[in-house]
Amino acid sequence: MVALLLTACSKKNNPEPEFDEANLAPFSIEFDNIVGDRTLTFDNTASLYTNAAGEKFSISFLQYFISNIKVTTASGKTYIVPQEKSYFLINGADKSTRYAKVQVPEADYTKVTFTLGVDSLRSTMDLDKRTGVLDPAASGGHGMGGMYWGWNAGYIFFRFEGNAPVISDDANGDPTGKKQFKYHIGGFGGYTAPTISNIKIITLDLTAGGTAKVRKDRQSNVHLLVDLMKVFNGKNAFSIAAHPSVMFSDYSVSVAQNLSEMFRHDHTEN
Ligand SMILES: [Cu+2]
Repeated sequence: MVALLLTACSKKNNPEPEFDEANLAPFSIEFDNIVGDRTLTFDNTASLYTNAAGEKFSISFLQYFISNIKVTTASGKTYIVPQEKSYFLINGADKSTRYAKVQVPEADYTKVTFTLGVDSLRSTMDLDKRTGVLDPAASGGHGMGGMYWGWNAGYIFFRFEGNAPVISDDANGDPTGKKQFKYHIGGFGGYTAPTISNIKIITLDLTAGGTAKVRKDRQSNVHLLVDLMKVFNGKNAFSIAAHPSVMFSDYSVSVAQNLSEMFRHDHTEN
């Protein structure tokens, strides 16, 4: 009896072998941007997209940050990619940026987790800890290509712009009447003063679309579809005419909730 109990007990508590962190293998997550049932095309004025509110629009700009990648096995073991190797800026206009390439231990993974945006810890680090895609100078301030507001407001996590005929001429105070929409969504919670937080942590189950079998002799790639139509058509659906410009404001919290819905796993290449 006692022996049986002990055996059962030790078996239950017997931990899985640890990850072999000296033996890392290539792994990537692919962010394949789409718009509803169509591919992403820029300045598609000849063939506009239509959202659920029936508004036609074209897209002129798309960039977003992906960070803090984690992978989890079927038994629940999680490997966290070292943070400094886990920041990526996806630029919709440059297909070479669509992969977040990291190294993880050889294993079969059934879940991936990542942050849409830049975590608060990194957002408040000294500039010498914010290099590469996080360099505020390289990302050009808040101008064209810019993904950074400033110290207390931090990074723009998701920047999406385009044009829609439905926008009234003066909605953006644009005297040229360009009818432009701008969604600059960010906010890590603030440093010197508390602000909104729009950091979104996304976890995707891979079992239906294909487990990631990470091995040294191959490139396991988790292919996601990122549906930009969800910006408008997510659970907090809105019309472009009502909100043509959303930046650092309370309403951005509502839009950010839609962003969580953009990501879905399509398939895995092993
Ligand atoms: Cu694929």
